[in-house]
Amino acid sequence: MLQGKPDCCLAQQRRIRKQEMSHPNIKDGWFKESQALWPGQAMTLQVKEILHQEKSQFQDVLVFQSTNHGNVLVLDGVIQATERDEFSYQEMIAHLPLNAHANPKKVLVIGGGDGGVLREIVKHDCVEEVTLVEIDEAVVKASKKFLPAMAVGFQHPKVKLHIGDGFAYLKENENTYDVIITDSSDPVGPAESLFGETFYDLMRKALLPGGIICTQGECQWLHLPLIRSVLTHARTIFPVAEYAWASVPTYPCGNMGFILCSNEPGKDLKTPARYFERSVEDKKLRYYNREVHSAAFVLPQFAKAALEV
Ligand code: SPM
Repeated sequence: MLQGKPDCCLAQQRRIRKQEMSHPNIKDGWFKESQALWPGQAMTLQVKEILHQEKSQFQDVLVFQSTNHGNVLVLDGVIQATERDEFSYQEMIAHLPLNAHANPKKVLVIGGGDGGVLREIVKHDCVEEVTLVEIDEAVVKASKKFLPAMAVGFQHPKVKLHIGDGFAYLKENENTYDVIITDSSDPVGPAESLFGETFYDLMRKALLPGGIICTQGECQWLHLPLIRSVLTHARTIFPVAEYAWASVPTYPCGNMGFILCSNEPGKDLKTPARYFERSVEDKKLRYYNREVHSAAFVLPQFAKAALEV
């Protein structure tokens, strides 16, 4: 050590700083996720330690260690990923569109700054290049430090990271991608515009022929009017648009949807165009498999009736 305080003092200072960290959503050792998007209900997780808290240029970024769900990433008070169940969301938002495509080579991810979707995309050997465009570098930095099992996605040689605005990026990259995945937070705050028609049209223009998009599609138990409206405008922009869903225990109602669109008329998104080998499904996947792919598009009656547009 050249100068400054001895290591033991620095460690003590770090301990004190952590003890001093607090967050308005954490009281009496419990994190509570209440939000206008899911009125009258709130997920709570028991907190062991707050690991990181900052107000970035775009949002409130919180990472805490929970007692039973590993480390948890929270943006503007909303759970984005817990180490215990993130795999279901990340696998589904990645493998549904990628396996619906016969030969995806160039993939774009908008959002997804924790790196978990990248980790899944690079499981496809045919993919040659993945670009992730994240507006908030603070999310990437916090994930690299506290969510290494997700951020491992950034280490792959096929991956390029671009810190910036997804809208601007799409405008500059027409006719470029086989698959575009938008892994956004909810439609309040910085992600609101990612659910609108302008954004869907930009994604359409950025696709190559035969291209597929997949976006975070919210929850059928909570947001049917929103999902219906997004599907309706998606169907004016793309010849094919479908809704699929997965079980994600720490998202509201334990249920999360995806909107998939293809620019190829008549494209069957529900049947995989490619399969992972059974050995890959067994060893490298924890939620997605070829049967889950098709099953994800089967809707319960209340949602089917509401989404038939
Ligand atoms: N890579 C993980 C990022 C998560 N992106 C989606 C987060 C959605 C959180 N809210 C779920 C609300 C469902 N109605």
